[in-house]
Amino acid sequence: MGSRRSASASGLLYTGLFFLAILGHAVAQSPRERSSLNAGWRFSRFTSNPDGLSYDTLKPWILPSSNDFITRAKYQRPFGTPPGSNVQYVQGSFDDSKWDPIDLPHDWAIKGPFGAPGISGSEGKLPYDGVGWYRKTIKLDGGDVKKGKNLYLEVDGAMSYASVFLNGVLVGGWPYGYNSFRLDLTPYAKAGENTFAIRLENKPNSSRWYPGAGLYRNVWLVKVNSVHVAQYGTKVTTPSVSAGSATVDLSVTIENSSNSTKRVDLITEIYEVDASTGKATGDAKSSFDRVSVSIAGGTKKVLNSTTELSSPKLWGPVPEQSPNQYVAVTKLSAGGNGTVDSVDTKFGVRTIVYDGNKGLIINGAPVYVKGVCNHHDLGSLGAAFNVRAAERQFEMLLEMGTNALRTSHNMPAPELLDLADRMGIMVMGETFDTWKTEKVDNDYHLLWDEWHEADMRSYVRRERNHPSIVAWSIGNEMPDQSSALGGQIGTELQNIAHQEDGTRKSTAGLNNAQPGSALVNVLEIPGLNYQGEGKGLALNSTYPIFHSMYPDKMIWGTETASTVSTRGTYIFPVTSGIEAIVGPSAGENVTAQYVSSYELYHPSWAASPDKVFIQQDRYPYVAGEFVWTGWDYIGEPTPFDNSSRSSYFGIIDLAGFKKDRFWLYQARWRPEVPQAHILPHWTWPSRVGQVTPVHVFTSGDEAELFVNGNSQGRKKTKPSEYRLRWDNVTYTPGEIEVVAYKNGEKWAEDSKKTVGSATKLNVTADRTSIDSDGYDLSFVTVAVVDENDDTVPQASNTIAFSVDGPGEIISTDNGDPTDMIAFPSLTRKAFSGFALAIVRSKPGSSGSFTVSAASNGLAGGEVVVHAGY
Ligand SMILES: *[C@@H]1O[C@H](CO)[C@@H](O)[C@H](O)[C@H]1NC(C)=O
Ligand SMILES: *[C@@H]1O[C@H](CO)[C@@H](O)[C@H](O)[C@H]1NC(C)=O
Ligand SMILES: *[C@@H]1O[C@H](CO)[C@@H](O)[C@H](O)[C@H]1NC(C)=O
Ligand SMILES: *[C@@H]1O[C@H](CO)[C@@H](O)[C@H](O)[C@H]1NC(C)=O
Ligand SMILES: *[C@@H]1O[C@H](CO)[C@@H](O)[C@H](O)[C@H]1NC(C)=O
Ligand SMILES: *[C@@H]1O[C@H](CO)[C@@H](O)[C@H](O)[C@H]1NC(C)=O
Ligand SMILES: *[C@@H]1O[C@H](CO)[C@@H](O)[C@H](O)[C@H]1NC(C)=O
Ligand SMILES: *[C@@H]1O[C@H](CO)[C@@H](O)[C@H](O)[C@H]1NC(C)=O
Ligand SMILES: *[C@@H]1O[C@H](CO)[C@@H](O)[C@H](O)[C@H]1NC(C)=O
Ligand SMILES: CC(=O)N[C@H]1CO[C@H](CO)[C@@H](O)[C@@H]1O
Repeated sequence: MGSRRSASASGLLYTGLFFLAILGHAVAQSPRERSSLNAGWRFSRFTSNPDGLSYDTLKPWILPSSNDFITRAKYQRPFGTPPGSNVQYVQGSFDDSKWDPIDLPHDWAIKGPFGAPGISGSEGKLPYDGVGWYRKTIKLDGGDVKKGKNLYLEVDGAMSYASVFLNGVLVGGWPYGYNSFRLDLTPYAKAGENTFAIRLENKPNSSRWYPGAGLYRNVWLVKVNSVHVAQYGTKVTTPSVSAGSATVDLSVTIENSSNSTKRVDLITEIYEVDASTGKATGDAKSSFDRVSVSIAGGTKKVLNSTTELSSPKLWGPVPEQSPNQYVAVTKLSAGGNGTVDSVDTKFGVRTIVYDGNKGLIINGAPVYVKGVCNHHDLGSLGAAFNVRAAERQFEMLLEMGTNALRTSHNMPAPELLDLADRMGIMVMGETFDTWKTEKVDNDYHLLWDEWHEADMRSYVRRERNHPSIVAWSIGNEMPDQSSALGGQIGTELQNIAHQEDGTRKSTAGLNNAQPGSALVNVLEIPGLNYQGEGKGLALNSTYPIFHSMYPDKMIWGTETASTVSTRGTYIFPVTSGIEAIVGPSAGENVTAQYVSSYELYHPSWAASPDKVFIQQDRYPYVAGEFVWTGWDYIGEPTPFDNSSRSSYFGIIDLAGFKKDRFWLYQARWRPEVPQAHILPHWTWPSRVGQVTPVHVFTSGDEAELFVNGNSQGRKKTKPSEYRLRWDNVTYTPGEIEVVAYKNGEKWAEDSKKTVGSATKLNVTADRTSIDSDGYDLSFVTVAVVDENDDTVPQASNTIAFSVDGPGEIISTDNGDPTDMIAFPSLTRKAFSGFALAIVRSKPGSSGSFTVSAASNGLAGGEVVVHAGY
């Protein structure tokens, strides 16, 4: 994959053109500039309130930040000096030299230590609570703050209850930590030094999982002329599409901020986007008619126009379709004064139909949803967003055959949707984990009444041009789902999605959906969490009753499986059924706090993958599923709820190592890939002579298992069977091999052998050439191997990492949900044979660096990473 990492802009890409006026006047009209404010902050965290401020006292000044996203009466900023101006941290003169120097994105809790007082295992045991202050001083020149210019701060995400001060004055803020917001700095900025001070606060018990903490996404400074395209001010839709032509509708909202009427020309041209550079390429493929418009001071104007695009290249999910993108380049010009604003809007040409019997139909072709739910954290990097880490997740999910992501249970970083657009992955964009009724004491229900409209509306407006978004999810397992109130709220949120977008339907993840309930009656796409496969051991699926009651509505499994397992851990005996509720005598090792990787065990409400597949195949009108979860995440370590640090649900573990389930899903989702995968490993010195079941996941339909060359029988998959199992194999050291067949022809093979003792470390990197921008990453894997280079499956040797040259190790991990060594540690035990180090170039440095791994008694290993092209 190429290398456009870093702080790449989101759906709206702003060109930073500088324009010289014609006619010899030295009037330089500089259109929009959008520059990263990520570098050079100072930070301090306080475990008790250091400033006497609270959201409640700041709220009257913060609520007006939502004005662009509410339809009721706007909030008025109170007169007089806002609170907080006397707090020392907001003063330009405050000496912050003892605070931590940091760059954004920054998660203040991810470095640990684990075991933070009062923070439960479900919240990840990391110190995300408390008050955090961030400070940064920037220089503005006279041209930036003159009449006719506007300055904005854009924050892609701040966890949470952000209040932003500039030069000692409270500008505004945004409490919901997952949403993006923009504040108008114009009245508070001045020529010369300007000091930002941003206060964040996280209460304990504010989340059911690890939320992260801090300015954990990108932060931008935007400079525009007084007449400019409004925030999220473009909307592109393709209401009719055929092979020969597509109708493209464009809506542009232009905003003034001057007191006088301005006359501007609006020109928009459409270009193809080059898949490798992400930039406009070639000549304009179409353009909208030039419009001249007068905009009175202090007003906004919406201009709609339409054009045709011939032989459109469609956007569709991979691998069946291609993720082609276009970009609409919108320019505002003011007569002879040149370009006053320029905004790029990427979009895709595609159609979506939601069919009650055929499921999702994109560009005329049914697309079965092979989805996963993922949380927002990026393992040992925490919530701090990183484009390469997210791209790596998508690469591995695509390898498995995933074509869809549910951003459970909140709005993602804007760049995640850029990646999904580019890589051809469908997205269900989700907004809330609670509505009006709480799940935990300090969650979003506290904000519901005042903020839900603004949060829903601004998110849809922000992301509506992304072709990857195929549905809006208005909530997850809300306690309000069954009440009359649930119907009212569902109607309101769906209406907001229609007002801001109107091209996608809305869904919600319901764990207690009642046919005929007020919410399900109005919800456009009923989303069933676990009920479709029959919760727990029940065989009854609720798909048929929803389908018969709502035959025209598409339905899907918004959350399925919730199978739990620990990579590389196998616990005996193995259930003889296709699933079992996990417990001390079923799949758990209570001492170690691990769950068996036979991939059959699940909590009481959930199911094994096999059980889900049975129901999905039985009810083909269901549009597909979103498995809980693609990756492990920090917090929610069911079934060891307050003892471990991270989840057991992932198909891929927290460090990015594949659990056995990966091949079960790959066999189902990519049946064309010849593949067979044996489990367990075959190094069991203490099990000689004992029954040790062998299971095989394969895209074939038949297989023969051999133990030391002796056939254990050739088996065919029967209807409703998704794995082949030889449950009576007696363990003898040596080698097990499987030969898989498809339609009677040899199709794939796999083997596992009894390995010797660990002798050395095998060190590899996912990429040995990276950008030196300080954001790009290399993921370095260490395998503990024997003298034949075979991974020692239960190796837990302690590994010491080091770097020589201009690189640095950000974090290490091994995917063990019980490992309480803080993530930045340079020593890490291998877990089930593997450990990981995440490295990057030192900021501002390029060149080659060597990442080494050493362990007592073993030969060490190293890999060279080159940074900077
Ligand atoms: C969970 O762990 C936290 C932090 O270790 C502790 O404060 C809390 O009491 C524990 N809760 C339960 C229910 O054990
Ligand atoms: C969090 O909630 C739990 C359960 O309601 C309670 O026992 C605990 O004291 C709370 N923790 C804090 C720090 O408020
Ligand atoms: C607009 O007019 C008001 C009232 O006369 C004045 O206070 C303000 O500075 C003016 N704004 C601009 C941008 O000229
Ligand atoms: C312009 O387009 C927007 C966005 O699609 C739509 O909401 C609005 O109704 C349109 N206005 C007119 C006058 O067509
Ligand atoms: C061009 O700039 C001049 C000087 O700043 C201004 O007086 C004039 O109104 C501008 N013209 C337009 C069309 O905005
Ligand atoms: C579940 O299915 C069984 C057998 O198909 C049926 O007897 C039973 O009534 C069903 N239970 C429910 C709650 O629908
Ligand atoms: C459970 O884990 C403990 C500690 O790691 C280990 O000693 C024991 O052998 C394991 N038990 C089983 C049944 O795997
Ligand atoms: C496994 O062996 C047991 C007893 O040895 C026998 O009852 C059972 O039928 C066998 N199962 C299979 C699948 O061969
Ligand atoms: C060992 O490293 C080589 C590359 O140096 C790689 O191809 C191989 O897969 C690695 N083996 C293991 C067991 O990780
Ligand atoms: C200076 C001024 O009046 N600016 C206004 C321009 O229009 C926007 C949008 O209506 C207002 O928010 C500004 O106050």
